[in-house]
Amino acid sequence: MKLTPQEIEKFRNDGYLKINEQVIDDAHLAVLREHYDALFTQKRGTIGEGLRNLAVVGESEGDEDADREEEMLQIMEMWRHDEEYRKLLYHEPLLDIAESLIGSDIQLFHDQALYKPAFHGGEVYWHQDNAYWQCDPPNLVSIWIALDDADEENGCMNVIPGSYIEGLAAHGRAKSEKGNLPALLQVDADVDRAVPVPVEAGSAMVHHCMTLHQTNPNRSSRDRRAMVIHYMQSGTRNGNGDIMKDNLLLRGKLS
Ligand SMILES: O=C(O)CCC(=O)C(=O)O
Repeated sequence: MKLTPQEIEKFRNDGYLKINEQVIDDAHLAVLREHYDALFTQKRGTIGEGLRNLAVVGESEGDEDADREEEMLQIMEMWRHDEEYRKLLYHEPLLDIAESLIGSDIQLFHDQALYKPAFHGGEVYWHQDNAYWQCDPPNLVSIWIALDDADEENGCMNVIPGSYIEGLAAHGRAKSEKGNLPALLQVDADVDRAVPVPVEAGSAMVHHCMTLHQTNPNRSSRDRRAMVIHYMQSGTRNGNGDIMKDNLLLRGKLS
């Protein structure tokens, strides 16, 4: 599923692209959902051992009396927990999209499941991914795959088109009206420029690691399950300046 020159041009202008075709067929989607739910069920109550709630309000995620009413649940490195998610890293349509944008030598930076449960799914504040990662060159791309229809009601992605060209903004610790969110960063964004990116289940959007983006709380009666794979060009350096040679090679060769 290589991107067309027009799609690549659109990505270069906007720093994100909605993929108009289904990247995961219905049968595959059913398997991914089943394994996703099984992992979240298995890990519920084990905060700190693979499952995090990014919406915790307090001084640290480990606070006994932190407010956990909102849930923005995250399992990092799904591929290490589940064979179906390891196979997903090598799913050709996804790698074709990544290759169209970052070239043929592709490594995994990491993957993550991001789950906003119905009614009390928490917010992710405006940020650029590379504010967390500090990777160099800052040209990673993320494919955000919807396992449920994601729309404005249940917390689809909102992005600021073109923001990736404007450089890295100074981020601070995220704050809600209830207090600090120790797990999240936040930056002021010109929300008048924001656009929602609704994505149907089995489809995806791709964004650049410098694109400003955010997701709203989920107050709807529908879950919003998403899976994100972050791809990097082979030879990319981490925040310490080290080439990440041990990260999985997904396609092509190491440099
Ligand atoms: O899925 C979400 O709610 C947030 C996604 C996000 O920030 C990302 O994919 O970088």
